Amino acid sequence: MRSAGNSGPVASPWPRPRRDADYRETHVSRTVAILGATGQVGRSMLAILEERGFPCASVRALASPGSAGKSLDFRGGTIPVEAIGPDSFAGCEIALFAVKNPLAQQWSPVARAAGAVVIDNSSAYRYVDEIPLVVPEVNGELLDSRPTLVANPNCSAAPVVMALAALRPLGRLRKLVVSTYQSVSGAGSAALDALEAGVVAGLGGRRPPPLADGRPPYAFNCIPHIDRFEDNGYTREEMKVVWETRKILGMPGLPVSVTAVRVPVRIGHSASVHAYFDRPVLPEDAREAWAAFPGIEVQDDPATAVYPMPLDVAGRDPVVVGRARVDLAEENGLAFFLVSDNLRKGAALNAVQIAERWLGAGKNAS
Ligand code: 2RA
Repeated sequence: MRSAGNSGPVASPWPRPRRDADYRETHVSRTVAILGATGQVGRSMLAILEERGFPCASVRALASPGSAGKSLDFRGGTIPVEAIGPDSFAGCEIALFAVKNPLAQQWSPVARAAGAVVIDNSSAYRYVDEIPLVVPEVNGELLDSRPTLVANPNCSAAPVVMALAALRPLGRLRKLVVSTYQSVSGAGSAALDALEAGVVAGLGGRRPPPLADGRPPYAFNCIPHIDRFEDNGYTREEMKVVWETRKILGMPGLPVSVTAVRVPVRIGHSASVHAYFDRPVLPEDAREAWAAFPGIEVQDDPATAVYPMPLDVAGRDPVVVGRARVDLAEENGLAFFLVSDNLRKGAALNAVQIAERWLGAGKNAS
């Protein structure tokens, strides 16, 4: 986890919260914990809790000892960042985890033992059969039994699954080919700093330097390597999309092949999707289905240069879908392009939506 920087309040990089007609006053006593509160996803979680008027009295911002003593903006004031410890989850009903697998595995038993439901953004539990992997619009009913550990999907899998779920009434999916174009914020705050340093170098006529670990630079580059390589020649990131699409859609045998590429974009993961069905799925019918599906926005008017792009989606909630067309390679195929804010629907927003649905599903719902 990256330190929040020097002491004192940490300015939020996110737009000020919306306080629209949906804003609900937070007069409940509930406490929410965010583990990894100073990272990109943790900060987004905090901003989204505020934006959506999440029903809680307080948020406990937990991070590594190096970040303790800092503060984060919340509801017009600041909250202190506390070092994670054995008592951190006492009195917390919901724990949103935005840390890597080892920390998630270390602290989730502690949080659950303290009585909190853990909503985990790492991949530590996503592939465990008994642990629900949830996109609320797609398989939110898995929360009805109030599981105490819920896995949040990978940022490139969630939007693809949303778009495919919307098409279910039109035909049965039988094969999927996906190429992702993933922004640098998916690799964390330090990666964004490296992108900027590389852009400055490139604009100054110098070759962007390699990353601190020797990997190729993000700036002016496309890197077909995210996460480690598996024995089958695919990256772990690519296999996450394979495994998670199958699990969330409840189609364990679905043939899926993925190429995941890091591109020099700050925020917003894109995907080119070729989906093959048991019958023709026409672009116009797909657009109608997407437009009716919660959380999806259609932008598809190529004649006027309207299509999904990361610059238009960063900081927004919907999965934006467009460029729908008939696949030319195989019958009953539909090709399309989508983009979503990887820190929002790809991570923090989906986690907060899980928490909302989890609370709404229980008898003690607010
Ligand atoms: C990435 N999917 O974009 C990862 C982040 N979880 O690198």
